[in-house]
Amino acid sequence: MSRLLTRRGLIGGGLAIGAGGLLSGCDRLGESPAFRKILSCGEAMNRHAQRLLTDRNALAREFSASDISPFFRGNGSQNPGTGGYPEHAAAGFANWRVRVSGLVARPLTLSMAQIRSMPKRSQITRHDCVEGWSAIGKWTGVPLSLLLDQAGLSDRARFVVFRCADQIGGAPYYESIDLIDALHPQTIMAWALNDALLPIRNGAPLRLRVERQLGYKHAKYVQAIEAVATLDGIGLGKGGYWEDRVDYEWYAGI
Ligand SMILES: Nc1nc2c(c(=O)[nH]1)N[C@H]1C(S)=C(S)[C@@H](COP(=O)(O)O)O[C@H]1N2
Ligand SMILES: [Mo]
Repeated sequence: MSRLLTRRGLIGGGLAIGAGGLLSGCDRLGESPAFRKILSCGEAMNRHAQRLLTDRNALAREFSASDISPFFRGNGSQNPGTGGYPEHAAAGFANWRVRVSGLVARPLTLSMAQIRSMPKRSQITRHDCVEGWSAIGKWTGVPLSLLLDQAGLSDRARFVVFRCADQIGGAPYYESIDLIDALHPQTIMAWALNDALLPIRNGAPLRLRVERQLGYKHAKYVQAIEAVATLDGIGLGKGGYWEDRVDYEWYAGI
């Protein structure tokens, strides 16, 4: 107790000397217990960091049905010839499996029927490609957080990696996001676009929607979802196919 009081005194004194402006703000909480007061001052000083966190959790704008683009173009790979894709497409993706593994307690192997029967979310959002085009579409899919919950995400996990069926120039397309985006309510594994199953050009049978980031983060043709502690040793180590090759940022916030 005496130690606590001493620390309190020290912190209070430090603020009184070093941060007059902050202290007057905190003094308005004069009736609060001293520990509340210290917490509030700390919060004020962390305002910048907190705002960054808050912004990361904010929702992307959602549009109305009348805003939907008449045609949602495809970009990048539009019909993979690798990863057994042609055979899967011919079978209507009945044999497509999505593996959820890595730092999870219960690795999952899910069919598209299983994924489509899970709770779903729909959102009408604008896709922005770094190459300078945008399109608005209605995406429907299972929240990624739900898949990760079901698999039992380990507290050692820091990133989620998406492995795709397609290759560009012989290297597999992949992407990764951090847990803030992985657990964001609008981050879904989408299996429908504009109320129809995904067209092949847009990533059938399953693609990531991570609405606060640019188009290249939205991995199409996803076959595996992997929770990892580090991006070292995955691809060329920069967290995504394009990040590894050109100057595209790993965090492509919009
Ligand atoms: N597997 C895979 N995912 C991918 C790509 C790709 O080439 N392969 N291209 C990316 C880019 S640059 C964009 S803009 C979007 C395009 O999505 P769309 O084809 O549905 O328009 O997918 C992204 N996801
Ligand atoms: Mo893109």
